[in-house]
Amino acid sequence: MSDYLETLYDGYGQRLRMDGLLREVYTEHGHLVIFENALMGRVLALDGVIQTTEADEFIYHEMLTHVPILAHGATRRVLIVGGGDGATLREVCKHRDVEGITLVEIDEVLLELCKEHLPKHSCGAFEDPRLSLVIGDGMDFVAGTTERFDVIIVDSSDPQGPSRVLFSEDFYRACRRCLDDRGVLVAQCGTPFMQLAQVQDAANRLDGLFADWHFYMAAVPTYLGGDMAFAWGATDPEYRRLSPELLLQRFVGSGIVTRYYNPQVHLGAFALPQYVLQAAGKSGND
Ligand code: SPD
Repeated sequence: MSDYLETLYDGYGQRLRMDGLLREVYTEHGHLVIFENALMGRVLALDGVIQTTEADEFIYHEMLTHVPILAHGATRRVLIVGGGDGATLREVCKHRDVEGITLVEIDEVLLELCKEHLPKHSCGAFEDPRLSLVIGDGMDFVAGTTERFDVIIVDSSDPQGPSRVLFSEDFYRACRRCLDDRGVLVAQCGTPFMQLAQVQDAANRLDGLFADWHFYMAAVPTYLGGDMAFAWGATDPEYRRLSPELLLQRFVGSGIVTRYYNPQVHLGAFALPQYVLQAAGKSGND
């Protein structure tokens, strides 16, 4: 038995015992390892970084999905950029009012291996008839599509390798262009305690592009270093100011079953610690 050592940070990292190696492969886009850990279940790691585990993925994927969809309130068309493991797709598919879902994943090998070795992530969602699957570069897609989306979800790895472009100004600008006039964009933005520059960069991208922008947070044990931040860009400031009653009505009406998300968690997630507000250049009163 050997250990998987995460190399995301210099001199600080997590170690997971590999109780069984399921797959290790160099794809065209990176070094992918899928293994079993007794505590966390099946684990996907990419280029030295833990991406997702069966044990705690629900926190990340539910927050990435249900916060924008329920805040929007009338989501019909969703774009997922990244998310090749299929778990964000699984959560989007829970929403019966969603009519069309486009998922753009650059690494087909990753997607196929996740279907095979992490079947609980997608849970059959790749067979959903509402899905249009695009194997390709997310930047190219948003720059070129003529489609318009109500919600865009960026489910990426860290800003290195092929994901780097998904943190660029050009990418945010292109996403805004293919977002409906009443749309919402969310994007994983790292754990601010360790990756504060991601919040600063995202704030710079969002400012000026969206009538309302902010961040929300959730603690995902696998993402080392504290709470993870999600960037939020909305065309309508009201999406962030919904009453608990309205959100509850939407949640109950949607019929979705969750393990982490609920309307109170949703609203509370937008309360940011002071150091994150400062990094974002926000006062806390908006
Ligand atoms: N530091 C790792 C952050 C990874 C976030 N995205 C993972 C994708 C899971 N669908």
